Amino acid sequence: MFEKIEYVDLKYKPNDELIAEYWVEPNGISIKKACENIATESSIGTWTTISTMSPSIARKLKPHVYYIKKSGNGAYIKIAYNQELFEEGNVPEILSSIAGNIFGMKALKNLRLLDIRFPKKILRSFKGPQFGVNGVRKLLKVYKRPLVGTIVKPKVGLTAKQHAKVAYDAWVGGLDVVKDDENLTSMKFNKFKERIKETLKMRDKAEKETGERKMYMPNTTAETLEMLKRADYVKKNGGEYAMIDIITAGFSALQTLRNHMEKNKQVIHAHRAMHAAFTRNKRHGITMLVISKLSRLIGVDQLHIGTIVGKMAGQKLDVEETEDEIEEGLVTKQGHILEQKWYNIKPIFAVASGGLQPGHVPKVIKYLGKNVIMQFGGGCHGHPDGTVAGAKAIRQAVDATMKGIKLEEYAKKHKELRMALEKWGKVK
Ligand code: CAP
Ligand code: MG
Repeated sequence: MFEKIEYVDLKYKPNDELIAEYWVEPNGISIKKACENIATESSIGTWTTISTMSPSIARKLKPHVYYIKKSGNGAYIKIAYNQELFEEGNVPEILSSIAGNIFGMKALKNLRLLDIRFPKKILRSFKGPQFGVNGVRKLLKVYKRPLVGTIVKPKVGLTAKQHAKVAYDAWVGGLDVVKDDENLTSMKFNKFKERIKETLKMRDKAEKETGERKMYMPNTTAETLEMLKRADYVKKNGGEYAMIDIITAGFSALQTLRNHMEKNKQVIHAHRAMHAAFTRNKRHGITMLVISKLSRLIGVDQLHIGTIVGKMAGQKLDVEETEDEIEEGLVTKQGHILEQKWYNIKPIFAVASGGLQPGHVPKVIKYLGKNVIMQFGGGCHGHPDGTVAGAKAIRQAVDATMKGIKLEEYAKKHKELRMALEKWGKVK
């Protein structure tokens, strides 16, 4: 029987391995023992010594826990994994290793995957975004200001024609993009194909009337092959986008869509519904930072990352870091964020959505910069004068902020913004 493998080696210096950082809280065992458990279950081992293990396997493939920083009832740890433990271009396999069984082990009270650093070879085995920030800006011909959009509301319930009319109102009011909601796919009362036809017709009309480029981001989420058909249908009808719920559809489905988009030349808008099931608990699960890195690797062009000021949970530092990571890389603000070189992988356009209204605009731009797509559902269609006025108020808020004018000041001469601020207030 090959004897027990030791994984903790604080003198070990990682070089080209894949690095994973975790927060770990042991369940009645030492931190060191907990680290051994994590390292073995996420790589080559199991709960006991085994006759099929050999010294050469262990020598070649065992990961090294090279960093342990105790804090309260747990510790921040870093593990270096030999690249050969991972199949290139295969996100599910990577996650089944370093974010798989380990979350359910009795030996741990809590475990949170904080970050991953991908080595160059693995990074290069993925496509990354096809368009990214610059590609999307080029498509819309908007270079200097944040992009603004809406989600047609109610989430579900409108017919295809009603949906298209709401989209049209938002576009002529001044918004750049209109998207379907995450739970709107192909319903009895609003079939996918009919909605695409009607809405793209209205998009053409709005483009003609405003002289601006307008984009529709239809939710293609479905069983993978059906989803590809839907993306093709959008393309055939003159649409530039496919939206996908990346968590509920899954990373494999996302990657298939990304590959498909290569020939279609369509932009991927990524909604993250359900992410909070594992990103929200600070002590257990997976961070949004990790989700965003995986999304950039596979290649979404736009990703929901939170608003800081809106209706969804998400701490300022975390959202800002995620933003930096998808736009640049090399983020180290919290001290335990791993450096990531992205090489030729393009940056993603950050999407701030969820409970936003015009009064939030200066804060969102202050926190996330101008490379952001701000989306307003209730904050557009909830305007006392309706969707067109709501869209105008949003554009006015952006114009004011870009000119460095306070919203209250700008509102004196812009009725729609004034009414919006009266209803929802200016955010302090
Ligand atoms: C926004 C939204 C998005 C959320 C999800 C919604 O609508 O369409 O799904 O942004 O959160 O239905 O809530 P409102 P996140 O503008 O009406 O809130 O982007 O943080 O994943
Ligand atoms: Mg939504």
